[in-house]
Amino acid sequence: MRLFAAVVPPDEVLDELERAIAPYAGQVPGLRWPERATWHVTLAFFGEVPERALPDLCARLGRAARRHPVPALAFTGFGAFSSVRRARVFWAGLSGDSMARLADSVRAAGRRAGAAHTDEKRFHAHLTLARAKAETDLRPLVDALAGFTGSPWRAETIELFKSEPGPRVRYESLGSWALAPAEPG
Ligand code: 2AM
Repeated sequence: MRLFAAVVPPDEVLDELERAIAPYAGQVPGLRWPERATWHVTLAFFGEVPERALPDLCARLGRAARRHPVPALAFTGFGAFSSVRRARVFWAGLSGDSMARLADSVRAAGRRAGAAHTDEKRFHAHLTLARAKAETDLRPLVDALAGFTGSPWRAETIELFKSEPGPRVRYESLGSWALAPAEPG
């Protein structure tokens, strides 16, 4: 099964993003906008993982979560991979505490549990809002959205998802684990 670990931001924060992109969603030729119910911030993509590896992976994700205090975050700014001019993935970016160390631990949990295809690209925290089959110049869209800053929020849990194959993207949650309490100060 195809697995990935992610953080799902609170509804109020997703509401803000949804309102910000509403005038443009569905209006840009070539861009496909996944349903809001599927929105998440990926920490690690594990690819195909054998079912027998699942208990070990879950145990390791739980231990990784307990080692990391909840990060304080906010959505700020929009961008695209590989670049705004040649976009395939349009995303909302995050400011605040770095999630890179948490993502490293989650990737390591995947590797140790035998997830062979754990993604090793440099981690860049983002929430994918739209995808394009061909490279698309999104400068007008990103310019139109400049100035957006979302409310602060905390990522309280990490969640393991199974990606269901099919014409419509569907994710099934297989478990979630609480991060450690925020550090004082
Ligand atoms: P994305 O948000 O940048 O598209 C489920 O597919 C999640 O895993 C997506 O959020 C996707 O990131 C991420 N992911 C990372 N590497 C992937 C890959 N090689 N194939 C599919 N999804 C990948």
